[in-house]
Amino acid sequence: MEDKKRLEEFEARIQRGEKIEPKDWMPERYRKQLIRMISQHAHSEVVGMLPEGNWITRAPSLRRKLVLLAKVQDEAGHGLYLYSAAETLGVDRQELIEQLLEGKAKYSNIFNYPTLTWADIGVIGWLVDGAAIVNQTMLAKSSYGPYSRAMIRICKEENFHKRQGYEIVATMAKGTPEQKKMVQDAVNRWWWPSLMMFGPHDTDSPNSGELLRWKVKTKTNDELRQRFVNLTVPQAHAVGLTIPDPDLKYNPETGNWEFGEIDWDEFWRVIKGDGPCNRERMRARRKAHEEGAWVREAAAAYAAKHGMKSRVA
Ligand code: BYC
Repeated sequence: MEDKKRLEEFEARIQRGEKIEPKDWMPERYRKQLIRMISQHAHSEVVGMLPEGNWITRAPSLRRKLVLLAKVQDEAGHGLYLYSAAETLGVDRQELIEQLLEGKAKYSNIFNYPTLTWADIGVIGWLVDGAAIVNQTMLAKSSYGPYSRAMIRICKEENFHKRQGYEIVATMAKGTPEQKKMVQDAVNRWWWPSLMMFGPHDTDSPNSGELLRWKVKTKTNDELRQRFVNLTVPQAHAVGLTIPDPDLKYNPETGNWEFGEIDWDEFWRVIKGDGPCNRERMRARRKAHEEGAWVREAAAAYAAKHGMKSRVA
């Protein structure tokens, strides 16, 4: 069949709301876009373990420590589901990981900021996982079957992450004046980078057109960002915290919380590798990868002995 005809059929299937599965015909651009997006997402989950992992040894109680350990382990699991989803598109996991370690692949802007106090752990769960849920609930409806199914499972776990974060925030917000100050300071530092997680404005987003046409994304960056702000502002007010935005105001006609302009220079700087912690994050990932070499070798030897394909990267 000619590619033009195949493309028409492919687009008609997407319009009917059918899922595209790994062995189905797909345009090369669709495959490339998915590999780009799913691998960036997988890298984000794995690099995202670092800022919170930094606080496991300093959690203020055994309960907090167990919850944080479980959360950070969940993020590793999310990375694994996502690398598997990317592999269904014919790319090798090893190749994707090399791209990350060589600094050629992007991962979420948000993980290039430091976690300075325990309050940051609460605020990451509340804001960062909260933003991820808004984005990923949309991606659970994505046209690519393996990605959408991975998102359903991930979102269930993200809900627990968000609740544990908000519980820390609410506890500190009604604690001593020092605790309240600490949690407000964390909100002040994480608010704007969390809004940046949704990507550039729709007018500056080169990938959105194609992704929306093929229903990889079903909502735009700005639509999702607005939804996140609308959900989060009342949650901040409920525990007596303020949002660090003098332009924030409620518009009763649209039902939206309108907000000020994001510092896009900062966004582009951070995603191009020059944020506060980019170098530290990459150093930590490379070290972990080198120290894990013996595990990969052992797994490969076991797989070879039993005639299996090794999937360890
Ligand atoms: N950070 O055309 P655009 C988590 C890049 S982890 C970095 O709008 P698109 C968690 C973009 O890649 C959850 N880069 O792109 C884990 C593109 O560059 P390239 C992470 C960004 O794809 C541990 C360029 O800017 N979630 O929850 O249409 C602990 C232009 O952008 C960012 C995901 O990865 C960014 N924020 O839309 C706690 C979700 N934004 O590739 C929590 C999956 C944009 O052309 N990804 N860029 O060189 C997506 O939904 C979409 O890819 C985005 C961007 C909305 C992020």
